[in-house]
Amino acid sequence: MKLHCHPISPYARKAMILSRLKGLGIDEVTAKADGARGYTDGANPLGKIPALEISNHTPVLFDSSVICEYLDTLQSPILAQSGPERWAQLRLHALGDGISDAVYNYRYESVRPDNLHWAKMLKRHTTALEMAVDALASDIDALGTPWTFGNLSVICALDYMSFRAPHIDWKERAPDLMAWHAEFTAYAAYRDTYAYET
Ligand SMILES: N[C@@H](CCC(=O)N[C@@H](CS)C(=O)NCC(=O)O)C(=O)O
Repeated sequence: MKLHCHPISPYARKAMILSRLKGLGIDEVTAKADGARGYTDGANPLGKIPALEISNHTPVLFDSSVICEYLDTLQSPILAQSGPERWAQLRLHALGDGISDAVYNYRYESVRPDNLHWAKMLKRHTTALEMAVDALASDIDALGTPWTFGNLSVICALDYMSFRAPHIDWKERAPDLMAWHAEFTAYAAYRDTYAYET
């Protein structure tokens, strides 16, 4: 199995952490930003990471939440579970992904030349991020420890926000969220995939 990935991508990092936590021994193929057919050299028709090549007879999986659900089935304990808890976990995972989406969109708006910045859109993404941080902080017990299917996505999204949208000081805004996040830094799977050193 091959995972096309790069730890700077919060979407790819989720899959890397999950694979490592579960000891799946998946081959990690580092994505190339300048590939003629996208980051995965055509393995993902959308050109994005992550993408998971399972075998020659199975279509390549893409979209990080689909990949994470697949990886979760390969080794116990199954994090996504079933019943009402499953929907809570998928919701939390989607909240984390939504934060990464807003950061990604903010980043691509803000790297344009100054005269092409669309202030309204920058504000829109910033407001979404602030609301999402407040939502996480207001229900801190629901985030859980150690790793769950949902919080995996949230941890990767918070680190990505610190990296690409540092004007949102989420640690200052939500000290309890900062304390919760700090618990995850003890894991090798967290530290060994942390790529935001400047
Ligand atoms: N919804 C997708 C988003 C993946 C995504 O946007 N990945 C970015 C890296 S952070 C990417 O590959 N961008 C390359 C491009 O769009 O060309 C997922 O969850 O996998």
